[in-house]
Amino acid sequence: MAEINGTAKLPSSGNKQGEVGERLWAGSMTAIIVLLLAVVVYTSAHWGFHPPSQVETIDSTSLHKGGEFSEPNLGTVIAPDGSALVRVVALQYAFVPSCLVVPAGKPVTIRLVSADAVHGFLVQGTNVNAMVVPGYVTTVHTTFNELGERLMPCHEFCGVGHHAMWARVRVVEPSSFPTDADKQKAVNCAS
Ligand SMILES: [Cu+2]
Repeated sequence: MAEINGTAKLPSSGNKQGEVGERLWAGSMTAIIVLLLAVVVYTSAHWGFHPPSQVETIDSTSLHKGGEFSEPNLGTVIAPDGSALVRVVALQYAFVPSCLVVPAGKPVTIRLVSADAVHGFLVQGTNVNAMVVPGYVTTVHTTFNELGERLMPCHEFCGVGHHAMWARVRVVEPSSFPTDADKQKAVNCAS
């Protein structure tokens, strides 16, 4: 019975080395955990880093019936401060609109939803890269500094037509957009 009751029965003098090792191990593990927590707190508080969260939900089966992602709302809308909001629907096997137009040097927010399968999108030559999961709204914030056109392929295998699923992003001078608040309808390359 006494043996089950533990530490009193352990050899107290002969195992000093083991005890030191255990303490070192526990101490270094604690230090690593504290360091990682500090990194998480620092990056989220100081740099505004967040985990890639897709917490905004939407009914993907009724996108076409109205609401934010109904057809007239798809494309780019310029806010009074010059920033752009781009709404896109991804579906097998296209992005709508298929050519986005965005102002150079201004903050751009891209909001994407899927109407069917899991899709993904990236804008070549930039760090824009995200998945588009049915039922969720994917929001990306970025700024395009160089004028010109970039490819925006779907990078998540979504079916037999996946290889043909891509759009273009045309970066233009901010002055190309109407500034009149009355003209704030969503535009794309064809507008
Ligand atoms: Cu796709």
